Amino acid sequence: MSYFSKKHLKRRNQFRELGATMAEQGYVILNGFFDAKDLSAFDAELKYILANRNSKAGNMTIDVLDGPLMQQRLLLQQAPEEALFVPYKINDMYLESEACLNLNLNHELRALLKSLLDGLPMVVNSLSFTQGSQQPHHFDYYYMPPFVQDKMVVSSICLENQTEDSGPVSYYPESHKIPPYRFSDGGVGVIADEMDRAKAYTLAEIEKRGLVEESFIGKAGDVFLWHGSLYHRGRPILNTRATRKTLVTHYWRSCDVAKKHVAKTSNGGLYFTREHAPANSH
Ligand SMILES: O=C(O)CCC(=O)C(=O)O
Repeated sequence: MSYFSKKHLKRRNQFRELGATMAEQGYVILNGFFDAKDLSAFDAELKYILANRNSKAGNMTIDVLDGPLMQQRLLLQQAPEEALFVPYKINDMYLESEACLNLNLNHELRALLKSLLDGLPMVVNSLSFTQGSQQPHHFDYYYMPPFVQDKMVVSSICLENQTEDSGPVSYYPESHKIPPYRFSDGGVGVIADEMDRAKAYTLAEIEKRGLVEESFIGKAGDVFLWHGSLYHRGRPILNTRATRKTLVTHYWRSCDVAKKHVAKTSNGGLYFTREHAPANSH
């Protein structure tokens, strides 16, 4: 008699397959993972927060991605209307919103992440946006290097159907195999002045390996998971009216983080507990 039930075996095999794809390609796609009910709870909470910006959730920051306030990080409570009429992203909604934690720490998703990371996943950062981020090419370890290289996974949850002209995420399959560029301090975390050299190194590696950029255009409820070392970007928005409502979450392993930073949700999910990133203006 097998120790595993049929259901467990099926899941174990599925996870093994997804793990192999992640190791080979640097990403996996989960079609129709969340249903409309899961997504609408998030949407309703976000609407509530935006309509009640003086609440505690107003302590979140937003990064303005276009217009006169571009590149400013503002306290949501203090953000002028003009900052909310251009593309912007909300940082770390997971610290304020149960609906957000219910998505990024969904039970099944956690089980898969545990298998991909070989350890319990914890949320270390989240960003949510209505319009595409248009973020230039980068590796996520530039900005949040995990304590153990390669032990970071990112989820991008589609909150609506996406279109080609909405600035979808694009990526180089297999780029996670490129050895990280070492900045002058010996680390992989970005040093802004050295970015040109890091970029030249990466582009040369991409060319040497013949890697070709692809885009992910998902449907509501799909999840795009990528390896923390996958080279990717948010493509330019071609239609300023096109939205791409998305929740992106970065995960490390809880075993790599000091216990004092690890908090638990009521359903056993783990997240990094900390203050919001400080605003840099206003
Ligand atoms: O979905 C996107 O626009 C890209 C987001 C991204 O690059 C990131 O969060 O690291």
